[in-house]
Amino acid sequence: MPTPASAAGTTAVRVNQVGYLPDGPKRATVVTTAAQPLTWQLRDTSGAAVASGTAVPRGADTPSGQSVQVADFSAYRGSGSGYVLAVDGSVSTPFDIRANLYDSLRSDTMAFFYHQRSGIPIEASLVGPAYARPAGHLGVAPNQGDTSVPCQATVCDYTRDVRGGWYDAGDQGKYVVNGGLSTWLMVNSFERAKRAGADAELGDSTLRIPERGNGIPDILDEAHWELDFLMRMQVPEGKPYAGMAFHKVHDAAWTGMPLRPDQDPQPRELHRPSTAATLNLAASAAQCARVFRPYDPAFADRCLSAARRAWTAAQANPALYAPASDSTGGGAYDNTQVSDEFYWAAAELYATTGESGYRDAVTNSPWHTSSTALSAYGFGWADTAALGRLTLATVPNGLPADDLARIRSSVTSAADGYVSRMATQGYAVPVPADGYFWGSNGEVANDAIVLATAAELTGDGRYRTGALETMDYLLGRNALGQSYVTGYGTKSSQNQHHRFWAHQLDASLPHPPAGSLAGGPDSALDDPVAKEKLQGCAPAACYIDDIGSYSTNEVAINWNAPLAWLAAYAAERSSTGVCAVTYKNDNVWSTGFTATVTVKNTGSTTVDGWQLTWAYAGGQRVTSAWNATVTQDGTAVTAHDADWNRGIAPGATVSFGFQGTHTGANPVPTAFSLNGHACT
Ligand code: 9MR
Repeated sequence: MPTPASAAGTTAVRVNQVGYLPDGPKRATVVTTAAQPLTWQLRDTSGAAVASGTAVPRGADTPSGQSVQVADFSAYRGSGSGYVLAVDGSVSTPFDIRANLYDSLRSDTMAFFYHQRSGIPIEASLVGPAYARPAGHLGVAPNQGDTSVPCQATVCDYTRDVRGGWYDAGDQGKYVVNGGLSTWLMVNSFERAKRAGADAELGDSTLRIPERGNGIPDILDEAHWELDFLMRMQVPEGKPYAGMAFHKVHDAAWTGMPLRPDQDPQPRELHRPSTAATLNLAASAAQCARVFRPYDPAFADRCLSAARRAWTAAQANPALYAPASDSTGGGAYDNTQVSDEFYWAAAELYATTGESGYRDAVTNSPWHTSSTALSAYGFGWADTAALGRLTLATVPNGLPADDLARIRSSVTSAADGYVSRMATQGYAVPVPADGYFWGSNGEVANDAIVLATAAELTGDGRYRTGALETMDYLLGRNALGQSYVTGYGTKSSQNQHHRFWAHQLDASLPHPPAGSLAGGPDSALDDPVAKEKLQGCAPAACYIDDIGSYSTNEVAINWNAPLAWLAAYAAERSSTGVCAVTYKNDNVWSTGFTATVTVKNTGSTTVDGWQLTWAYAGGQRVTSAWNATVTQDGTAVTAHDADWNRGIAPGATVSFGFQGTHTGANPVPTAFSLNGHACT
């Protein structure tokens, strides 16, 4: 018999409450004490069984403290909404199976950052009236910051304008360490999507932000907002510690809840510079210089010069540590191990500039060869060596081929570790049983980034499966049957710890907006609510959707950033089997030709609007076209739908034709991409 549901509204059949991708893994976990394999049935919205099978008993699952079986319905390729999985008298919450499952999560998880912006009004026209608010910390009373912020006593004798950036989390502090990592994740998401030919999905006018329509990809506009702040935190020339970054700026004392940012009356203070913050600035600004270059070269130059100054200053002050005791009014983000930050910053500077000094800093770092750069616990704000590895593994650079192969295999072996751990666990989580600490959901999403990067490096589908299954975990296939993302899933977190989205404390305030990720289970019970309510919890069940539980239920930029990364990855359409193309020369003469191209949708969902690209190897040029708009830039040809033929149903085809010129040879192109994805 299934174990009775542990909480009201929680069924024994735990699924991704949002759903599954038609071509992705589809597994569920059933909480049960039954020893014999249970039969499962997938039912569509009419109640008809569309697939069935037998679950695999797993027995005791340590992190959840439950006895479970796993049902695998991945072979089902249909799509629709309102499916349920029925097992032994229990029925899951309803879910969808569809290719565009993650499109809205991609934009909502990114919109989180606009909501968190400091120093700019949050506009109702972009977020709706409930989430609109005046600018916070622009020097307008009762705010005392952030336009002219003094240092803490003895740190400096001047003030700085450190407006802008994102509030870190439920508090209104701004921390360079966490800001650098979060910015890096956002820009890395764009850089990865660009390699996959899917950057248009993160491009201009894809987000609800004030900068939409400025010709620059919106995800980079959002990162720019934080990068400006990070650079304002750099100590100016002529002052002690010039080039270093102040560790953080926040209130002199902890503020109560709720508190809208513009109503914060506390004085704000700059805390002394630290090596870790300086290297976060160096790394994220060096990455900025590389990735922004095609869109905004002047900004790229500014980033590069800030990165170089930061690097030089960190080398001159390699052990300036933020103290653990400095947690009045804001978090400490203390870190006394910064050799990994040096490695990360050197890797970014090297990948961007190719300069030998930075290359030497990379190859001389113990982290270049350390087997723990990508650890079982993943990366995080204090552990950044993995970020250097991910950049060196994916961004073209001049390291010797054998060294690059070693770096890449360090990424795939870490991913192998996650895949095998997921296989042994009832809920397919990449973190170890003792890894459910403060921000564990961020750790899960960070591990998924390593998995997705391994998928990119090898094309091995097991890694994509792993990355997608972490999404299942975050969206409900977990010990509590809880979706940790506001607005996504039947039973989703909505009382995350936040000073403005504090509906639980004040009904006139909103819940967190859709797409906000809770920190997740923390077995150390690091706050009074968790201590009171969660005594004796199994590690993966140490979570409570209560605004007071800041150690399990806060939101934070460094947790939403990897979720946004993962959502963008999951939202990209499968790169295999979505299209098949035939290219036929109908008529060829000495200097010209006509040809017909036929595109078949071999996927399971309708293509709505298409762009087909290929390259001409023989100097051909398209001169006119019908049933599509065809343009050519050098050898690269792009055919757009003619609007009336923008829809291609599953299994259907569209054809278009054109006339062109050639110079003798007229070889037929063989590689085509539909909307950025390779066709077969
Ligand atoms: O994410 C941080 C976690 O790793 C630490 O254990 C914890 C205690 O120092 O702090 C977390 O970060 C918080 C920060 O200090 C202040 N803003 C909210 C952050 C998320 O809870």
